[in-house]
Amino acid sequence: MKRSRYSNYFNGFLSDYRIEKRAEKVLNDMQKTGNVVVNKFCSTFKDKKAAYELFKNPSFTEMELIDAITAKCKANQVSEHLLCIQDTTEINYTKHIGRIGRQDTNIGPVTKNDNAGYFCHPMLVVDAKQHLPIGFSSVQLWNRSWDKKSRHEREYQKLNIEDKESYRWIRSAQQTQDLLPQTSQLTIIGDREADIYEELTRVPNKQTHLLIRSCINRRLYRQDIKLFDYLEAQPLELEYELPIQHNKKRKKRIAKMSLRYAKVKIAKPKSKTKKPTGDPEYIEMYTIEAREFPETVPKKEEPILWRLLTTHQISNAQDALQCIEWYSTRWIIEELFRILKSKGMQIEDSQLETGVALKKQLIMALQVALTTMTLKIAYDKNHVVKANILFSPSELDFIQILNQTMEGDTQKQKNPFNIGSIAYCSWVFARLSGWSGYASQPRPGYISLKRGLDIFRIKYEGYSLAMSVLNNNELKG
Ligand SMILES: [Mn+2]
Repeated sequence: MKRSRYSNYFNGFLSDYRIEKRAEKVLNDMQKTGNVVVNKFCSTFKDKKAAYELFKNPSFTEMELIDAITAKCKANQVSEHLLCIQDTTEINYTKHIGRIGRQDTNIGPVTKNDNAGYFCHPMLVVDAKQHLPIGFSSVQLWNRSWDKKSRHEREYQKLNIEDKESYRWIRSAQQTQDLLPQTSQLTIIGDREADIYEELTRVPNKQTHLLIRSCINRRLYRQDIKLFDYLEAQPLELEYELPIQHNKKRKKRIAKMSLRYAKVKIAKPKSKTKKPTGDPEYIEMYTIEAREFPETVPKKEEPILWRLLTTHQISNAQDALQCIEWYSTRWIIEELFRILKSKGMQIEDSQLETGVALKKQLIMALQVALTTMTLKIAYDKNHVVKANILFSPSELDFIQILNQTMEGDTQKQKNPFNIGSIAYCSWVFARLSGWSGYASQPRPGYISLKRGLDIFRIKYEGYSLAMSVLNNNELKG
């Protein structure tokens, strides 16, 4: 039991206790500094050396790190219904290939064929009601090889789905089902890349629903009309207004939207009807179309148009809107990738020297990025979710101690959140960062929460050291 003082994530997962302890320290230091460059997240020469050695250490594998991270997700199952959001991102090390070397079998060509790197495909699990992340249920990392023939030469179309890269969408759903058997309902969410016939047929079961963005205008079983046309021909069920934030592609506006839905039988693609794969001739699903009316579409913009496929039953407009709301939680994984890359931790600037080391570091960095995001989401939404999904019992004890020193005398200066909730912890971190604590003040942003978390980690190091000295003395005495 004493070991939990040192390690929130790695207890019992890596090859020995010292390595687990070091991994925990590296993860905390990356969290503290928000950086993955060893020279930046380590302050002493000893720590730098130890960090390099940890990532180089062959006595534990990427898979063991992934097991540690996903076990945390399993332990955090908090809800009846979990949304499981999967997506792929490319981690690009072209700038570093001179140092890494082309002979490294863990780095290879990426989307741009002359660029170097690997791919990362996590499944991020969030609570369906509060949209609070609880962890990763699956992480797949892979790279292509420099000498592999082109898709055309490999006759990619003829490969079995199990041998294609796209099988990752099905594999991560299966790994999620294996990890979270106690959760009564899972909804697997994917963008247009996940519109794969075998995904539609193999993933759904009693426990598991599918909710994906439709990409292909598929044939409908024994019908002359195709999916998109059939959907557009359905009666208008609802008109609603959708506020659009300004971004690269979109102007800020209130979009006027139309909502349609239908139950359909998606036919097995003709290209797949020849091979006996065991997939059925058709699959019954619900489909939803949310389309912007032309009158609110700005010049030079395409109308907003979402077509979703789902196994959730859609009986009325409310059910359809519920699915759209669930699908929109995809912003969380997109934001996670941004924090991991340019906007935050700059994972592509990591200076580690081998592909394996870079991949091991990424697995830890995923968890770090998620912790930062979770604090912010919890704070913004006043979540009452228990903070033990992020902190160890001893860390939580210490947060309570800190809270006593941060609270003022008047009611306005008291921590307004439930003890032990994530929002409660975020309030303490915001106060540590210098925020006044008055509700009338602007809410603390990522940066100040991160600064507060940083200060907390430093203070906690001192606290846990003091506690271990005390405990040792007790033992001796
Ligand atoms: Mn994607």
